[in-house]
Amino acid sequence: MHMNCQQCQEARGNKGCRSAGVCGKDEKTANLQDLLVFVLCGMSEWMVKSTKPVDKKHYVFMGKALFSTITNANFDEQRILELIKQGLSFRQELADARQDIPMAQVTDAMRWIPKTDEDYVVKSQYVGIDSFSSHEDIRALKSLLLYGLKGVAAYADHAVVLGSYDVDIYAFMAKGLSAVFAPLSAPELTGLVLRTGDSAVKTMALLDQAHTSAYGHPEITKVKTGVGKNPGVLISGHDLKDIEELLKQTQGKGVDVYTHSEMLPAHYYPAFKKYDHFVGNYGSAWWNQNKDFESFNGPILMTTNCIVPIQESYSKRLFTTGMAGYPGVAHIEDRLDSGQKDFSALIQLALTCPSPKEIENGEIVGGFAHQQVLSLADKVVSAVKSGAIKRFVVMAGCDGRQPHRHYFTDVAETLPKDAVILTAGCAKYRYNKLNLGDIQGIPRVLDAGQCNDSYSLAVVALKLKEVFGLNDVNDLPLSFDIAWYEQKAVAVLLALLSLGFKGIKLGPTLPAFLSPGVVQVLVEKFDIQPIGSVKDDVDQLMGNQALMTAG
Ligand code: FSO
Ligand code: SF4
Repeated sequence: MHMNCQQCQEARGNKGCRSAGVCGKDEKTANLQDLLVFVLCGMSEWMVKSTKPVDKKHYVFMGKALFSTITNANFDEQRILELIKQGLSFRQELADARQDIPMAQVTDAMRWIPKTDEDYVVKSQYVGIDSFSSHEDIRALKSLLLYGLKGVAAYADHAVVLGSYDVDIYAFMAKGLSAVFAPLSAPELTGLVLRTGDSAVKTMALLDQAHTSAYGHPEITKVKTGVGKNPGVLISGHDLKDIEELLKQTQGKGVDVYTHSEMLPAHYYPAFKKYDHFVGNYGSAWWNQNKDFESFNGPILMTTNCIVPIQESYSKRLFTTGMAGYPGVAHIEDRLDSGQKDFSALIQLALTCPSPKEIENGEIVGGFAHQQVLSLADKVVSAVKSGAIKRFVVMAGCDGRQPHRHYFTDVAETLPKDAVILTAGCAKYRYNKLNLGDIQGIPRVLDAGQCNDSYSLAVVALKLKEVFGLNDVNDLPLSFDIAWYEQKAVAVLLALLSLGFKGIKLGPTLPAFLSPGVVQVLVEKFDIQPIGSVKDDVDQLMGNQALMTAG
């Protein structure tokens, strides 16, 4: 069997996973995910080649199914196969309603039909990135487009779960997907990549609005990292609707709820503070889950990525939900339109489990999303004007298991004491438990929330630009040192470029799917820089610009 996956930062040898994924994805599942993308591209071609309106159910399915193909979300080949079959059925509905499209415009992705079960497996080997083009720059641009769209799909789906739907986001997603197998030129694809950044900004803004209107604006919060005596349920991933329902259903049951990895920021939302049994955060970033899940002792709910190959020690205690999946692991079904998900099996199991083993006992401070930071704007501005804060360094993004990601801890520790780190995403676990102190009461690590809350950091930067009366956001005392891992980080990066930020450092490696030619364009157009040595990077991040001490 042939596979080639390059979509995440851990692509083998920073080239590509060609026999099995470093993430644990096997060849068959990887190829079936490529086939699912191919079917979604076919659906999208039917959507964009006709002027007929598209049903919401087709758009929402497209987003959910695309979301299931991002790194560490779904390892369950049966679930991927079901999504392919559902996609083929929806593609047929679209085709039936669009007889106006001339036959000459009907491509393989629009008309391929499997006749036997074997056909899925055979076809799946020929629709991956290698089939996008024989030209490396075109292939790289199509990969960048597709992976950016995967990130947008994930965030758009979180918004849909909360009742926020923007048809323009999905219309552009279809437009972008319809280009993946099309014979487009490099300038045409570059245009679509840049528009993906615009769409990512719009999607993160929509998700921010969905989160804050449902759960309030994040507030400065101290989150405990120790444990209580009750049995616990651990919840990971990014889906806040899931934690809302879990907290409601566990209330008064003698079960405590803890967050893991990207669910930590749930503690910052006012709506969840009223639950006494929502006690703290357990463990750290996603890649430590084998260790953390084993000692947690109770059930674990994975609402999205990142899942790592599971261990027997906790496999019976693990549950997936939403677009997350893993073969042999119990899956909690989606809510019906007006109802809630049913977490009773998980709660029953928790009651039979010992309480979590304590692995640390301290606290993490966070909740510095845009509204909270802007309410402190006077304090921040005067600290900048007095020279107490010399630089803001955005270190948002993802964490990962490669040892050289220690670079981000080293940068955090090496930055001078007058630098403030702005963070979001699981990248924060590289430095959020260090005692880096504060500047006139402003902590030196300001955590806005999940990776999607990188949007908050951009809002803060744009507001500071206004307050300081600058014409260009790049004139702020602000630098970027972004850690990337999977495709949501690609969407976040494209969003930052869309907002005009330049000179972003990216690491720990540049994406394997970029060709030297496309890297060169990114360097020339946006001054993107690969990370280097800690010392040189800290010097560069601190900048040589004049300090903003003027009134
Ligand atoms: Fe991390 Fe995983 Fe949030 Fe990603 S848990 S790596 S970019 O899925 O989504 O930051
Ligand atoms: Fe390899 Fe990443 Fe693809 Fe997994 S998602 S197969 S680690 S490139």
